[in-house]
Amino acid sequence: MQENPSNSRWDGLLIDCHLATMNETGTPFGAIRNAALGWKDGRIVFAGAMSALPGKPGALSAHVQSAAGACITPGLVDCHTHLVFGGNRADEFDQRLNGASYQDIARAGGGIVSTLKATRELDEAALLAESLPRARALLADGVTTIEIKSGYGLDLPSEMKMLRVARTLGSTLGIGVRTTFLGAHALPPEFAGRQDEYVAHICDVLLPEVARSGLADAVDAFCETIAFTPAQTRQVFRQARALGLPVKLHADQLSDLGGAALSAEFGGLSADHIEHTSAAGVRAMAKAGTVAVLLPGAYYALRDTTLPPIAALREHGVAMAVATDLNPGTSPLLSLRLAMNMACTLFRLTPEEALRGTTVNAARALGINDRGRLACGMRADFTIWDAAAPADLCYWIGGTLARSVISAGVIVAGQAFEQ
Ligand code: DI6
Ligand code: FE
Repeated sequence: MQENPSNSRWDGLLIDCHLATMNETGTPFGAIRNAALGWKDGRIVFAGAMSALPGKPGALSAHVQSAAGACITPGLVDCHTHLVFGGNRADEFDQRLNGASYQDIARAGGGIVSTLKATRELDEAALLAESLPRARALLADGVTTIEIKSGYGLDLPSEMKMLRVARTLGSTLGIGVRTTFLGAHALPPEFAGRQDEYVAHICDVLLPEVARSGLADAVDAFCETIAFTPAQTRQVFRQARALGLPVKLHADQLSDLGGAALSAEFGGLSADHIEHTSAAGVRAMAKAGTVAVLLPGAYYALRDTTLPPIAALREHGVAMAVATDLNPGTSPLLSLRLAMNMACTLFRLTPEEALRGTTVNAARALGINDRGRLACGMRADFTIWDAAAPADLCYWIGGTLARSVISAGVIVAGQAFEQ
């Protein structure tokens, strides 16, 4: 866990902190008390006990700062969001409170299609301007990597526009962004009554163009009775894999269509939601190493009552992640920490499982292994919290706990260090 200072000194060194490294050390949270964290060129060069520092702090770095006992975690990873979109759907919230179901609203032409119209109307700059505050809200709460899906454009120019905006969010804010193409999200109005033709259009036109552009890191689909069938999802996944893109799936959220097993069948990075997933689905995920992404914000907002199969996931050793699912319809949730709280309160995850779910397991759900833990060589993505213990992050409901948020060694939100 340590590295000698090379010829040049470290860019920064925090001392007197409590690290939740999330490494498999046998201690809860991989915790190290009385610890220090050093970084250089955007990478962690030391994450260990103060007593193991390879020299006097002032000799190791010109920028030494005491964290005064604060807890430091890896920068949080929100591995499932739809945060680029136009407008909002507060009107549907009202309709649902008056008895309409999410499915009723979708069938009546609202839902995803209403966001599609608002998103298509905005030019790239306006879409960026509407999306930035949402990304900033996540950052302010400790997030340094965000997965962002397309899926509210559903034609080539609008999908590409969404993906470009997502990438621009990453460069503008100085954080990590992973993009996912979600062409199979809903049926665009111009394909009404021609669902199979739209799926063919995804496979023949949209996916090849998106793959060629390099703007998507993965491909997702909404496999559901109100969206796409397992057979249609399979078609999309076959083409995605043929083009070299990994897949993940909105699976078994409202009904059990065997979505989790379908994702696993294609070596899926993740199966997300999975409230209705069967034991066979869980076994398939375990075998394929597919991560279970739990989205308690959507469960809460839709007043769902079917819990994801947490006990079976634990029993089979399926890695669990937790994300906001930030979207205008079913999860207008702007805090990953609140998603962690909900994962504990509603799904009975332990605080440690919830934090694994937004760090190391969330990175895994995105197919990346250079973040999500505090260890030498990892990206210097970390959050300094106004909290003494990592479980506090799940315990508090709301409030502002993130003191400083650092991405690749640079402060991207919260207080600057005194240097
Ligand atoms: N993720 C989704 O893509 C859908 N539900 C979910 O949890 C729908 C999003 C929307 O209604 O806009
Ligand atoms: Fe979603």
